[in-house]
Amino acid sequence: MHVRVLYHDNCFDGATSAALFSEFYRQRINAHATFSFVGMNHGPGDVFAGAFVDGPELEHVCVDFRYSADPRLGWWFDHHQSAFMSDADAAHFRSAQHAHHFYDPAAQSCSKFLADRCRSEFGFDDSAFSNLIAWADLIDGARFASPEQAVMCEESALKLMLWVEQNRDPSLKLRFIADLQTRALDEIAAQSYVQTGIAPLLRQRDEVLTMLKERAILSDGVVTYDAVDKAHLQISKFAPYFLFPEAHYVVGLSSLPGRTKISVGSNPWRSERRTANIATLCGRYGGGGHPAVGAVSLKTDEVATAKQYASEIATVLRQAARQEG
Ligand SMILES: [Mn+2]
Repeated sequence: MHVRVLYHDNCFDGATSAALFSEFYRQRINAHATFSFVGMNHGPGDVFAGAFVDGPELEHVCVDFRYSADPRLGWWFDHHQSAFMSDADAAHFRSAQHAHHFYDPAAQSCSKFLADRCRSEFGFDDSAFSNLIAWADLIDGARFASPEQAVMCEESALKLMLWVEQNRDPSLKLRFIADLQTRALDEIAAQSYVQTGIAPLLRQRDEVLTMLKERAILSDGVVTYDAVDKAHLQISKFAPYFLFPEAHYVVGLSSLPGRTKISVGSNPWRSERRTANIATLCGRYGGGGHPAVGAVSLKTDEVATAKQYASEIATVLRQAARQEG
């Protein structure tokens, strides 16, 4: 039997789910199975184009990624709210009652969901992977213990999270999944392919922190910064809280290809304090998001408008922060 594992690409939870499923399959379903791994990406059009192939002794599984009504989908595990591309797909999943299709949008990570189900329903012994599963759960739920943990990424699992998100080398994707099955996280993080891959990210992280130290201002509980002229920098949404742990909210301006972006967030380590609804606030300016984090996107040449909107948003959030104490 050959198993094609379709998994969420460039995602720590996706790679971990792929590693866990193939371990489970070898352990409980077929010890002689062989595996191939196919990274799946969200995007416009048919995201499953080319994912399913025909052949004898062939099985398809999809983990940490959308549902497909394709009859060749033998196993499916997902936890994304957006798992179904259409109402018809959702109806198909519900009516099919497939014994090997599992969905729980309340699960924090696919890795833990998959391991729990494979253990309880098929006797999978996942004890060798408990540390890996716990990290995947923390990472996919963004349950970082502190801004320092989220930004500095000192722990091996967090270095691997950075690595997997940036890697585009197909052969290293396979090597990483194999490493997750056979090596401890510290050992994987110490390998040269990981060190080489994350070095530019760590340099960029340091450049972001230097830039924010120079420019970010905390006033009445709200951090504001303007990085429109630093288009090459990817600014972590957690970085401002690392520098200002007491901040209630952050309003940042940045440049992305083809747009000027206002990023708006509330301090995730003090979520009980939040009174403003950021999705609603961003919605007034044509943006959106979630109650705790959102954004407004404008065109590249609308920087002046973006600055005006950002200033108005910050004013509203300062009023909220003052009342939050
Ligand atoms: Mn996931």
